[in-house]
Amino acid sequence: MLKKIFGKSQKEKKLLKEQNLSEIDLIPSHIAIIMDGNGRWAKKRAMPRIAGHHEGMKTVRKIARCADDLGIKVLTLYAFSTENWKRPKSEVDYLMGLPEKFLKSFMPEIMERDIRVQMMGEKEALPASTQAVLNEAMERTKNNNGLILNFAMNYGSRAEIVRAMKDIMVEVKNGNLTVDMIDESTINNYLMTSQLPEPDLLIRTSGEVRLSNFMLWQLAYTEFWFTDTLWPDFDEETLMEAIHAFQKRNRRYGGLKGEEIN
Ligand code: V07
Repeated sequence: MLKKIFGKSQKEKKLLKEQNLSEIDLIPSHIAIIMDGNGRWAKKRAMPRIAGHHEGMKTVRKIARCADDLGIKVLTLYAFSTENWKRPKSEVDYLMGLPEKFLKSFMPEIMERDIRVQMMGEKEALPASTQAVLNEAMERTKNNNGLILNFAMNYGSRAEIVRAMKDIMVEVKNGNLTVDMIDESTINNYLMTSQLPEPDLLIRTSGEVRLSNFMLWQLAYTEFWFTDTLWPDFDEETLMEAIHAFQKRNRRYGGLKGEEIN
């Protein structure tokens, strides 16, 4: 895509101007979001929890579009944690059907926007039908060069680190690595995010102020932004608010970070 080669497109520039975001300030390349508060949103309306999840799915579409329009490169969304299996079976079943619902309606636009769908997490433990849908979406979009829409599905950060450690041990045992060779970049290479930049900004909705086993290694230098807004109520404006806060914090570091622009 042209815009990725020649910097920002006219559309991106117009949007940045409208949103009062400076072109010179850094737009975060990678935003990660813990999408909390779907159940609470439904409860407030005396609706079943799954109604909240459905509304939350619509928010995913809205925010993916907005992130793409802003020229953000990676959007990582915590869709299903390893803890979420503890929920009632009916709720888990509904959640496992959401990727298909989402992709059925959004796939044409995903292709049009050149969005690449990826996922991280233990895919093997997901229902076969969900795996099939995810595999198909990843396969169909693997040559797309726009926004990477990265879903964390059955993801847990400690499990990810344990797996990485085991894989590294096997390499050492097989003589492909020595203990002395292991450094931070080795560990990076064995995480599920090895091909992605580290998140610049982490957003968590719904007033909870914890990481809940999300990207523990990768968030070491990330700016955190928390909001009481429930995920189904999160919108373009809330995203801009988070990006403004990010830019304001980054500006304080002055020169050095400014030189990283380009
Ligand atoms: C889920 C909606 C968002 C709020 C959080 C929980 C419920 C989109 C997806 C999805 C996942 C993979 C994919 C395409 C779409 C999704 C789950 C839950 C499990 F390739 N929303 N969403 N997956 N929720």
